Amino acid sequence: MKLNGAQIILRTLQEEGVDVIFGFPGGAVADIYDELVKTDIRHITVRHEQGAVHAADGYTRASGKIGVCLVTSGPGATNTISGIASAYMDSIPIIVLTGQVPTDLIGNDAFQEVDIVGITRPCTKHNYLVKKVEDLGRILKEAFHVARSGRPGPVLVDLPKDVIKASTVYRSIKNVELRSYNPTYEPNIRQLPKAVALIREARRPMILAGGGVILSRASEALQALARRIQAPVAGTLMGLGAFPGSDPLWLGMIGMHGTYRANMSSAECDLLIAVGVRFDDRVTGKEETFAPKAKIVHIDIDPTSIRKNIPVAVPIVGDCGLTLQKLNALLEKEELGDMSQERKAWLDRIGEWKATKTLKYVQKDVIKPQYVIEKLCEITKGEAIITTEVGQNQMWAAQYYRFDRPNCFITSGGLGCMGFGFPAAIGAQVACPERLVVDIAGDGSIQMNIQEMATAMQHRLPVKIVVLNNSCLGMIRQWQELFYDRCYAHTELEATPDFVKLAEAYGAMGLRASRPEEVESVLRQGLSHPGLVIMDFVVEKEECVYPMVPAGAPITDMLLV
Ligand SMILES: Cc1ncc(C[n+]2csc(CCOP(=O)(O)OP(=O)(O)O)c2C)c(N)n1
Repeated sequence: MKLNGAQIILRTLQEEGVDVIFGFPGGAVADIYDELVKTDIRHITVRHEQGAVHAADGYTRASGKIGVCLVTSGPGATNTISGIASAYMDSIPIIVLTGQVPTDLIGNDAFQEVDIVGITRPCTKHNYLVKKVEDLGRILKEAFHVARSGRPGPVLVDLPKDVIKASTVYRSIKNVELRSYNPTYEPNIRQLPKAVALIREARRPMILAGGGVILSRASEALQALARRIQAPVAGTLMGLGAFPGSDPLWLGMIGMHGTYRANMSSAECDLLIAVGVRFDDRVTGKEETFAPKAKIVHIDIDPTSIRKNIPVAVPIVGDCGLTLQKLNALLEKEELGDMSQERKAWLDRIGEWKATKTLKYVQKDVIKPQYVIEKLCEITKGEAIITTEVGQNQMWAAQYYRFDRPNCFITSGGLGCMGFGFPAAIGAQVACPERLVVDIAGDGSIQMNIQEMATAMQHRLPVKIVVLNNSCLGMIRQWQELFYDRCYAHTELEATPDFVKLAEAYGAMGLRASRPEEVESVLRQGLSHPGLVIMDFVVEKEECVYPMVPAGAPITDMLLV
């Protein structure tokens, strides 16, 4: 059967089970759009291509299926970069399809030509320029395979206009084989007994759960391990939800804005089992001082992540879920006895650290942002899908919302990309139409992709936006207060729009709370509204995120208030 390039693209997407694409049309991809409307694939037209990529990312994280976006050449392609880099840093599998000028014009400075394959080489897991229509079907299949396998990540496929238009005989490809690419899923069986031996010896073990636990659906196996060996568990920002936030073994988030007991436990533990983490500097603080008394077991699917930043006693390359299952099976045979007795001294010590309550605030006349999030958590019973923007809002969401399940906290962890949360919430809402999806935002970040309100309205996506409005770029202002002698250089946001009126301009609902006693009723009213809502909470401007570890310091050097 002969198909043209556009038809091959849509056929392959359907074979891969894609039922929604986030995108924005243009001349270079007009043929694909022309075919797209003949299929039953849903298209969500965003208002800026950055929004399309973040939406695809949010869709992937909420659904576990691969999010796809489609944009035109030149500016369409360059607008995707922050979204691609964010997905790359957080290992999120998405497919980015970009239009390209015809192959014979590539390199000619043609209209809307840009070397997107060159530009995205360092921030995609892999990328392709399709030169012949005969290669198109295979490349697209490979793109999905590469995106989802091993350590997942974004894959970009650049599609020249003549390739999209050309025809060839199409044969569906069932199995993708890439000779030089064979991710290791099964852990090396010689390494596991070494980990078991360290677990037997340990008096003060601790587990650190990262985003890899969520990506490999290893949450249950992780819980089984923690309970079996009675080890407390801390999470990285990306790992929140990997272990239930209401479990007594939960220590909270580790690192720059981590809890006192999580950071102190890392300083005192004699064994650290790190699962699916990459030891980001926001987690370790000054690297040489991280977990100084511990032997480290590091489980990760990506061999290049191991020993990159932190020395490791037992490296285990493999899928987190599979590895934890095998480790649990070995431990089962070990007859470890009553671990709660063995761990009593260690868990008591942690109990003492817990008494240093680091997550606290005093709610007086002006609304505290932490109070808004605690109320949000209470009203939603911790069951919403939360996305965040970047800054203080993100850290307060991580600290004050309780995540009991994976895939409920969607945030730009690695890149820290402002403007992420709202489009990601759109993607999550498309993936989970029945769930309550809330974007926790700062008044700065929300303005970076606020145009997507039109997208949400057009597609009837009832996302709830909670703006913690402190009239400034709060997180940077906090750094200025603490480390730059209160020189508030350009962090005031004076001409902020009236978010209530803005919501109304888009046809959405806008609500505002200016006093603490209004917070609960605004949340209840906003959350129960069936459509898109912005809730604008006028919060204390001077509020800082505590605890805080200054950048580059040991994570036990915590500023507590
Ligand atoms: C695209 C982008 N530009 C700049 C930054 C640097 N940055 C990090 S947090 C922050 C402040 C964000 O302000 P706002 O969204 O109002 O949130 P708040 O910290 O007040 O909660 C800035 C500017 C960033 N992370 N991303």
